[in-house]
Amino acid sequence: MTSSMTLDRLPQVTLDGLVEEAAQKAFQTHGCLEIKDFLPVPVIRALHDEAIACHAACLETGDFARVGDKRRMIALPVRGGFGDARLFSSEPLAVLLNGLLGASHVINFYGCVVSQPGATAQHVHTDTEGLFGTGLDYLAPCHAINLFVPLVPLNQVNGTTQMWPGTHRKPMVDHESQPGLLPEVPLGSAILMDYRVLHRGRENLSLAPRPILTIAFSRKWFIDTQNFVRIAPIKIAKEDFERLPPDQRALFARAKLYWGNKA
Ligand SMILES: O=C(O)CCC(=O)C(=O)O
Repeated sequence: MTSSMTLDRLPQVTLDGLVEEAAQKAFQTHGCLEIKDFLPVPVIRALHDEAIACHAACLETGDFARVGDKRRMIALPVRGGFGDARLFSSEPLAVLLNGLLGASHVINFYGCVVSQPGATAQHVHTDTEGLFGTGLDYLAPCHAINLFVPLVPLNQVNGTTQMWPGTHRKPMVDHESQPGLLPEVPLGSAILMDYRVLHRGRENLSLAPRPILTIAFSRKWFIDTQNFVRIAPIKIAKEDFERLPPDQRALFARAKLYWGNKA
């Protein structure tokens, strides 16, 4: 793993390597990390088909938010393939997240961003405005992290997620003139990204939808009031929640906020 601020690729780590202090340090320095062997490819392929079916169902009911041109965000039910605890609470992932967000971290969003064929590049953004709206935002420890699990390979045809490592620590006013990183991410890998890092989904030049499973983890006091106005961000039925072991119930504790409406 490199510690230089100028990267030519994402820092990479294996799933087991997430428990190493070096992984935590690399994430804190760069604001992003690729997990090389997050899940077996056949598991990802099955999740892809489930995600496409859920997306179609959400289009029917209108249960989605637009996050760009031909790009939608949906919440995914935490059951079936998406109930697989390897996605959100494997031991190595928990060790890393405990270190970065505290042991009482929670899930704020469990869903998917799907870009359709022909989608143009997204606007460059961070996932929330700063917590303080001052220079403190670049000094504070991380408060929220997105885990992206691409359900098709991220490349120039499907469109990658362009990111500007280090922008959680230092404002970048001229990002449009800086190339950032355009990571090619194979099936089976996942990406962790600090909410503060500048990024955008690139254009989908393929003939197929491009789903990325997205799980937002945060410190327990943080509620994302910006991104989830249009949809309930966690969809887990009460019976499914009650069947979870206590550590996973703690992760999905926010679900209780949404049982009154769309779960
Ligand atoms: O589509 C992508 O690659 C990223 C999407 C994203 O960052 C967002 O919708 O906030």
